[in-house]
Amino acid sequence: MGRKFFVGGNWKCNGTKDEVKQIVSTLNGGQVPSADVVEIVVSPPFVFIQCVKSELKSHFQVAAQNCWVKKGGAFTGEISAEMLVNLGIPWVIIGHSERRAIFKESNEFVGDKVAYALSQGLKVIACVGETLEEREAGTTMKVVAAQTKAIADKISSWDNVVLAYEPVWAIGTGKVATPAQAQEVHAELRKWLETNIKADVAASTRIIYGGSVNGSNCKELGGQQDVDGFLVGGASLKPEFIDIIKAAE
Ligand code: G2H
Repeated sequence: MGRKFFVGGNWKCNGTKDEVKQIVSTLNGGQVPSADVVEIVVSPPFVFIQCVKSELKSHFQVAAQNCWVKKGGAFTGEISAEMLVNLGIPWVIIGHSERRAIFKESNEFVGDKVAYALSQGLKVIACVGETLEEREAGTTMKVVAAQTKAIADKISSWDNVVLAYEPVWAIGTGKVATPAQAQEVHAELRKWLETNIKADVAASTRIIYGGSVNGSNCKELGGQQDVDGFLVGGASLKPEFIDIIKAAE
């Protein structure tokens, strides 16, 4: 099936000009596995995106952290998919739990955003994940299946989608999912794709894990059969991001 390992770095709303320069220099100087072993995508805040793209070595791709749900226009403060394409930005993160929770993005809205971004030629890192209450209520799979279905209902191809499973209780908390917990949900998500979309989509779609991934836990998480990489937040701002990328080896 040949799913290439994928490591995304989500810088969120962090960084000054000098800090961004430092991260770029660390990445450019890092000894990372070759492009046939790992796909690496970093996601700076919009204001730094162009300078990061122009200064990073070509092995590193760039993603936006969000984009508008349809064609640009009178939508103050938004960035359109067309603009990202115009700037040569290949990827966008959509449906991160911080956008779902803080900006009240519904499953349907996230599905519309993914569909529009894909229609404009962007590749999408689509995020799903349950809250602690939902996990404790035993509804993890129901929640992530509903989030995935809302995307599936709006798109006709999964070729340019990476699915990121990010349990909300593990995000920025230091409480990482155990490798077994991550593997269980990833395997269920793959089964969902097989049952509801197609066997070849299930076999080829990368399902990556996000939530407190760091240099110490990445190897075991990345060794799980259905974990095809990571979406890394806090640790992607630090030199240990290089160690996380090396988990691909
Ligand atoms: C989850 C993750 C990045 P962190 O948001 O997507 O963040 O690694 O800081 O938990």
